[in-house]
Amino acid sequence: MKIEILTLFPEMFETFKSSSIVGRAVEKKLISIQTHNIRGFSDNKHKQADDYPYGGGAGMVLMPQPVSDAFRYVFSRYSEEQKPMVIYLSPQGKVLTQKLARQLSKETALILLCGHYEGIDQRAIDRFVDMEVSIGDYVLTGGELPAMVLTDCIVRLIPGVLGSSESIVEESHSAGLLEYPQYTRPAVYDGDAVPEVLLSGNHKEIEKWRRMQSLKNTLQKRPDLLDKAVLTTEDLSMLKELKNSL
Ligand code: 4GS
Repeated sequence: MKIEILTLFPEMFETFKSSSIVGRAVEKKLISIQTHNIRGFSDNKHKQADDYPYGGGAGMVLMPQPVSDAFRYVFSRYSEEQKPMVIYLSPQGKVLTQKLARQLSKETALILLCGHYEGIDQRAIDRFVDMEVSIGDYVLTGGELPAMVLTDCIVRLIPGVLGSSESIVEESHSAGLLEYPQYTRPAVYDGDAVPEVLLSGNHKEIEKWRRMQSLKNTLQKRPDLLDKAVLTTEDLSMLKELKNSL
């Protein structure tokens, strides 16, 4: 997948692009991440990219010219058939979920448009944007962190990006539930012991315990998730048991 990011602050993406699992995916050529500085497309002699809002009010607005020319530049490098999907990161967008991330991970190319401080002239949005995506109901200073959140979330769903030890097979199995608690060595730390079942070597019992912990975590912390979770009849009886012991 090719990811093209239009931003006034390309430097914010430098460590993101080269670190951890995203960095490894770039190195393995499973994805590419290219940033494009919107300011660089300004035809203004001072490389001005924003201006005061018509009608007055606080803040600045990104002008349609540099934003549109940035889009035209990126589009010019693709054939008509493989035009990237354009996403504008904005609180007005569809709220990001694992389901949306799964859908977007199937695209071959994405352009992510980031605003910063200010808004973007609506004409540029109307002309180029296919979908608005929000990472949650709160206000940030820019769309750069949302673009990184979206990229991170999508990239780990691309086949080959995660190693077998980071596998998402298990994750999809527990679809829609919170994770169970994890423990590593030592077996006793400062007087606190790891739950005995995890040291038993009984894989069936371990799996059952973990499922129970996932259900318990979800019931206590995010009961709203249980409505959409994929639950077996065994899960439902475990839940009944958990609810009774509250
Ligand atoms: C979000 C968000 C956001 C809104 C950008 C105010 C600067 C800011 N973008 N999900 N202008 N939440 N954007 O807060 O995507």
